[in-house]
Amino acid sequence: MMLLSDRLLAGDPRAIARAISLIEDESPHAAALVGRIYPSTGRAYLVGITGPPGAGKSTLVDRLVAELRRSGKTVGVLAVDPTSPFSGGAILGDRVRMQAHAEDPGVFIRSMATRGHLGGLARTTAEAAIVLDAAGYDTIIIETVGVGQDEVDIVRTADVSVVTLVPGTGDEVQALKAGIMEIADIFVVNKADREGADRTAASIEMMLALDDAMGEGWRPPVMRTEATTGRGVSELLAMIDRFREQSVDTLGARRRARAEWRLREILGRRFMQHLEGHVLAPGEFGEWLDRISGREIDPYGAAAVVMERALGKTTSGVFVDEKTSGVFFEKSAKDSGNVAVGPGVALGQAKKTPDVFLGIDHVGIAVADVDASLKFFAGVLGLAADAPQDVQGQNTRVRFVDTGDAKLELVESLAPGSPIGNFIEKRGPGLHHVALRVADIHAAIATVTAAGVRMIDQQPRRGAHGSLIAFVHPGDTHGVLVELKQPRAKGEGR
Ligand SMILES: Nc1nc2c(ncn2[C@@H]2O[C@H](COP(=O)(O)OP(=O)(O)O)[C@@H](O)[C@H]2O)c(=O)[nH]1
Ligand SMILES: [Mg+2]
Repeated sequence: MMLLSDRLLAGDPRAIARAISLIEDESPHAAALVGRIYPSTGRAYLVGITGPPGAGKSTLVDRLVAELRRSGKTVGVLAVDPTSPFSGGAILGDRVRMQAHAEDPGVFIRSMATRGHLGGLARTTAEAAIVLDAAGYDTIIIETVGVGQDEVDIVRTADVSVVTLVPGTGDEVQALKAGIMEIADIFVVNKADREGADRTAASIEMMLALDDAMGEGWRPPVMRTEATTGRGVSELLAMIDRFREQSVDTLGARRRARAEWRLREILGRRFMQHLEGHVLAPGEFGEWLDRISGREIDPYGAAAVVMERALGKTTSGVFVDEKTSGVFFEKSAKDSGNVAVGPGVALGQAKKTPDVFLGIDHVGIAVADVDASLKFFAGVLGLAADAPQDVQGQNTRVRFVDTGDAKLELVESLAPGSPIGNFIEKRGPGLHHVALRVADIHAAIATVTAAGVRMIDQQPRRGAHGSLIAFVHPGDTHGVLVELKQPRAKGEGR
């Protein structure tokens, strides 16, 4: 069996129709297909025809097709107009008219379905144009109703943009407002048989004359056509050819701009798909919307949290649990807003052995005089202090201050040359060490040394209150003196 892409490249109309359907259905095969045929594209010339409904675009396209066929060119037509007769749901006369091309293998006409999602139509139209290009059509005409951004994006897909207006409806002003004016390469006042065609053409000319942004280059001409009779159509086609000739040098830049728009659109969409498929839990997007409408978080804040999770980074104080991709919300009494908190960066979690390390037992503070320092810790802060204790062999005196959680160990040197005396002499009084409470000090030492971290004390020794302690070498702990402490078990003697 021949591949769909091969049949398409051979110009098989059924393969073309099938390929465009895949694109419209956003089938996963569509991207692969576009990838396969893309190298064979870039030869067709894309003509965009836009304008308000009823301006006569379809009639004009029909005439252009006939004209192009006469000159031997093959034509693909994409009608992105919900009211287009090509969609089959239109006026009998139009349907009859289109049947003129129905038997012509040199013409392929396709109405693009409006699936209702913003931006989607522009994308599928651009991809359908790629299909027609690969299939070998010389000219591709894209008809679209010019009303909004979506249509402007569709017109951007074209190599030349023809903006169609009709006399006396004030459409030219509408066109300006919709931003269509800026993208027009050629203006067409269709229904030139009607009254007011001159006035409409003149008012467009005037707008163009007033446009300061208009540079040296191409000045959009204002053409007049009568699509029903075909008057002015060959002149329009000649103008399209002239534009094509004069824009040979700029066509590359225009197509590059189109590529940029496409790539940005695809990346934006893919990133959203990634977020919804792999970063956010099912239904979580809606929860964010609820929180934003409930004023719990602003859209930028929500976006920041989601972005950080998607990129696996933590910044601006938001903690992300990379293992579960979960962000947890905690309402605190002080802060009525939601604060994103998590269990912390996952890095250490994998290795944490909670049955070995139980938390901070105390923070050691080197002071010149334990009793004098209590003026602050007990007197000012009102914390309760234990009785002083002298630690033999270390020449230090310690007093533990109860903070309600971890304790503060105030340490004073009793003789010059003691470890605390040396510390104060070198670095001054202040934070000296952090003591981590462990259940089994031998197991804790084994855990640390197994990782190649040096111990000051290879074996535990007796500390204050009958505990067993051992210090980790500060050279391996980023300058922090870490004490491992196994408190004296209840009932155990000193
Ligand atoms: N009087 C007049 N009517 C036209 C002309 N061109 C198209 N029409 C009619 O205008 C109506 C809308 O045309 P259509 O091509 O469907 O417009 P579209 O919505 O822009 O595609 C149809 O009844 C056409 O026959 C024209 O040049 N003069
Ligand atoms: Mg139409």
